Order: sequence, then structure tokens, then C-alpha cells
Amino acid sequence: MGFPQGFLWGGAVAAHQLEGGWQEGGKGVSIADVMTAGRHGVPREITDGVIANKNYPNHEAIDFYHHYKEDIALMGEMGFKCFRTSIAWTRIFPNGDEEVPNEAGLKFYDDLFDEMHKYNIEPVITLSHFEMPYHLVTKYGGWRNRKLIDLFVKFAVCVFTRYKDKVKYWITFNEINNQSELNVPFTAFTNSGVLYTAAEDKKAVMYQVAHHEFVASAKAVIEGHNINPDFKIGSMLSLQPVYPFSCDPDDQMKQLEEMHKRFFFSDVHCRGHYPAYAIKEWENKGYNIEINDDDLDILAQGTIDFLAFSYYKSSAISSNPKLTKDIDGGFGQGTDNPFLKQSEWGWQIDPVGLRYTLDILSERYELPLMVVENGIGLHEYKNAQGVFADDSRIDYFAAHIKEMQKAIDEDGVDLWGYCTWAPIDLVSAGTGEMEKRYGFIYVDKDNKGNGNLSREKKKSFYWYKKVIASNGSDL
Ligand code: P53
Repeated sequence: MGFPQGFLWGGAVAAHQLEGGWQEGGKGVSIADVMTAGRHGVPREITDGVIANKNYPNHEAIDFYHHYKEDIALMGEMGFKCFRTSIAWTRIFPNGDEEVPNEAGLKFYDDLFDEMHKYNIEPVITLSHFEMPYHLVTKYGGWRNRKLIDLFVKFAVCVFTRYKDKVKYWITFNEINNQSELNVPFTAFTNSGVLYTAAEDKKAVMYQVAHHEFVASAKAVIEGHNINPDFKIGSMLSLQPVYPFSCDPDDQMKQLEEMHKRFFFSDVHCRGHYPAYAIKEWENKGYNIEINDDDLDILAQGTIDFLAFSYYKSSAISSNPKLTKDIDGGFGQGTDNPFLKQSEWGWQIDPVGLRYTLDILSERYELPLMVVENGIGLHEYKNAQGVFADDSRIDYFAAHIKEMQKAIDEDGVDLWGYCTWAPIDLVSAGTGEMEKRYGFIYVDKDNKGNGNLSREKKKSFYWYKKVIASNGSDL
């Protein structure tokens, strides 16, 4: 009973949310570099290039680019077995369409991975985490252009080859399913560098974009296995489960439709073909998704080795429009769940939902899983003793880890690892805030960018260290 030996305990971040150094070492401008700071209820603005005097929180972030040795040492001190980050595509191919990679960028990740290995920390590396080259947006229209497949595969092959002896676990796209939410520009832009025009059918474009990404992901899987057969290559979904608001059968059907918006992506990644419900939708709506002759073979050959997902919250949906409203700052639609409490940002806290999600994914795909993000954003201040006593974070993690253990022990889920989001405070993706804090490590920086960037351990730092040392038994 308990977590398996070799279970990968760790934490997850993304390059654009912590590195900073946005113009250092030859790095190009990424899509994250043209997003301003928002806050809860106030969306981030996507600007037309970088505009003087706007607040772009990712430009400096927490300056991990210069602090990584100190930060990795702290992860080592907590006993991390793995650390998930991404490779900023713009450090390797600053514009995305160069022929030759940027050596300074490649060297940075060599040094970073070497630093992790000093502490026996296994890198888990995402290729595309909301930070593609901005040039690919302005020149090609982002992933709506088929040309992106080759540019992405070139990037993937370059880093697979370079780091083949340093990195074993790879993830192609982060939260690829976010773009199924069409209400806000954020999702299509961060996933795919796509800005919809008023005239087009967003959903039809989204399916075309996703097709290009599926082919690119599958090609990366195939190429990666050729480069090193030991690679484990996965994809990654945001899997916030949706519950029916009531036992009304119409609510149940509405819930199924909502879950299809998520499963569509994992169905293709895991099974290597399009699900019938999607093909029917295309037929019924007259969508003509352009699919080249060998694309379907590539999808079939390039299925993933494991499925990774983020889990923060659950939501509920009703078939009654009167009960339906915007949730999560407009990212989705749903109803309040009267059984759950919400975080300060309106995210419904639901540890049992993590077990439920592990179970449905495991039953649907019979593949190994990895929880690569789980955490809670909090406003945080020192207490009278001068300590960041983040007990509510500890409670959140303890409850989720207990449910994860049940999924392993009672439901037979094959789970490889668990990464908290995020071990260190960083820039929020959704809002651009620094003060939506997630870390075991506090970073002295506020929403306006003030602070000296010093790092300080919170109470949860010592707690997580104990959890890892006991392989999850001492919560
Ligand atoms: P933040 C919601 C909105 C935006 C990104 O989110 C999200 C989600 C949750 O599904 O996804 C992930 O920073 C993402 C991370 C992000 C984290 O959730 O908005 O992979 O980049 O930081 C937390 O609080």
C-alpha cells in the first residue's frame, strides 16, 4: 500500500512564468512577452507587439534565468525527485523559423539540467507551454498555418537530440484543451498563437489548429522515440472535471458534452484517431478540416506513452441556462457547486475530484498518468512571528495527496508522479499577477513589480520535504 517506490514527487513551473531574462542570451519575443498584467476579473491584454510603458510581468518574472542555481538547490533541499519546466522555444529558435538554433539558449538548458542532476532531480520537460515565438503569430497566423508543424518538429528534434542523455520525460503541449473554451482570446492565443477575426467561425478554426498540433505532437513522439527509445513522451491536458448540476438526465447529457470538449484532445493523443462524436460534429456543422493524406497514419503511429494533466478544481454544469454563468473569470461556463468552497480566485476546491479524474482517465485509456500541476493560489503575508504560515496550502495538498493515494491503492491507477504548481511563487498565467502565490518558496515581488526578488521558505516548504521523505505517508 502507498505510493510506489520511485514515485516522482516534485513541482512544476513554466519557462515564461519564472525565467525572465526575456531579451538575454539571444532570446526572441514570445507570446507571453506581449501579455500585460491583469487581475482576478480583469483580463490580461494581448498587445500588438511590445509597447513602451506597459506592465509585462513575464519580462522579468522572478529572474530564474539568473537565480536557477539557488532555486534548484532549494528544490534539492526539499528532496524533489522531479522538476517540471518548459524549454522556452524563443531561446532556441528566437523567431521560430531560423535554420540554425541559438547556442546560448541551448547552453542555458544544458546548465539547468546539469544542475538538476546534481540533486538527482529528474527533469520533466514541456516543449510548448504558452510561450511560442511571437514572430510565428505575426508572420504565419500561429497554428492555423500548417507550416507550424515543421517548425515545431524542428524545435522538438533539436532539443531531443541535444538533451537525449539528460532528459527522459517529455510533454509536447501544455493544456492543449484550453482552446476549446472560445469565450476569451486568452485560450487560443496562449495555446496556439491564434487571434480570431470577428467574421470567422471560431470553432471551425480551433479544430483546424488542433489538427495541426495533433500531427506535430504525434510526429514529435515518433521522432523522439527514434532519437532515444527510452524517452517517455506524453501530452498534457487541463483536466478540471465537470459534474452534472443535478440528476436531471439533461444535466447529465450537458455534462457529457462538456467533458467531450476535454476528452477530444486526450482521445486523439491516446488512441491515435478522431472520436466519432467529433467527426459527427464536423459533418453536421459542415466543417471542412483539412487533413493531408498521411496525417491519420501519423496520428495512429504517434500515440503518447503517458498522459499528464493539471488538476486545480472541478466545476458543475446545468442544462438550465438560468443556472449557468461565466466562471473562472470568463474562461468557462458553469454553476456554483454548493458542496464545495472556492479559493480567493473563485476556483472550487475539490480533492475527491482528483481521484475521480485519475479514475476516469485511467479507465478510458489504460495508460500511465502523471499529475503535473496541482496547487492553490493565495494572497500571503507574514504572521506576527515573521513566518509565511501557509496552512491552507498544506491542507489543500494533504487532502489531494490522500485522494491520489486512494486512486492508486483502491482503484489501481498507474500513476508515475505528482508535481505541485508551483514550488516557487511566479507569475500567474491566467491573470499575470505575482500576488496569486503558489509556492513553498516566497519571492519578494508584488503585482507592480516592486521587491528585491529574495527567496524565503514558507511553512509548507518543510511540510513537503517531510511528505517526500516519507514517500507520501507522513501528511
Ligand atoms: P494561474 C487556468 C487559466 C490559465 C492557465 O493558473 C491555467 C488554468 C488552469 O487550468 O493552467 C495552468 O496561473 C497552467 C499554468 C498556470 C496554472 O494553471 O492562472 O498550465 O501555466 O500557471 C495556474 O493561477
